[in-house]
Amino acid sequence: MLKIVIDGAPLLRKTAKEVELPLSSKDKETLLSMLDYLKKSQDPDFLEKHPSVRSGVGLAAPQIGLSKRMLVVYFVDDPESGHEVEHLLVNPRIVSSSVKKAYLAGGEGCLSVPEHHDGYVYRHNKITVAAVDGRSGEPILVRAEGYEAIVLQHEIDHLDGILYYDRIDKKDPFKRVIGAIEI
Ligand code: UDB
Ligand code: ZN
Repeated sequence: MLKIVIDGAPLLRKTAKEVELPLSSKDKETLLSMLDYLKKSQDPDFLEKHPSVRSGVGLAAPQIGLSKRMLVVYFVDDPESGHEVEHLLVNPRIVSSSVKKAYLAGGEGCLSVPEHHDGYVYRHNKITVAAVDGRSGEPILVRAEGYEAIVLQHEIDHLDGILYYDRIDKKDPFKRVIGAIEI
């Protein structure tokens, strides 16, 4: 089982290194083990046996102790259809972003941050991410909006040593930004 690096570890504050291409089998395996961790962490039976595990929707390599620019995202988007959002991204880069912002009404949290920091985290509502796909090894563009875009930006922040509470206004944590959508 993967061990999650907790806030306070210097590694979480570093800029992660670009991954060498073509993608090695080892890096691919790491991405698959990160995806496996997220899927397990969302499985009720697994959680019953591992009560300290939190249900994760995204994970960046620095959070497992690896300072490399890789991340995974996994969640079921529409419980009706069971439609899944799944990304395994290597060297991701935001190539365009909306002016419009979005934020989670309940604030964010982080698998690497044990205590909750109150306040809104404003992020771009829409982004386009250029990356190398962790499964195919091919370049891809991911267009994301709303919650999916928030998760991707949270994970990309980890690659730059940024934690969500860095983005909360210290003087006014619940400051409202005009035009931002609440999710
Ligand atoms: C999370 N999980 O994984 F709507 F089934 C958060 C934690 C910190 C609370 C574990 C989460 O939001 N789970 C969730 C939400 C749902 C339905 C569901 C599970 N992260 C990922 C993280 O820390 N990555 O580095 C924090 C999210 C806050 C905003 C984006 C990522
Ligand atoms: Zn996080």
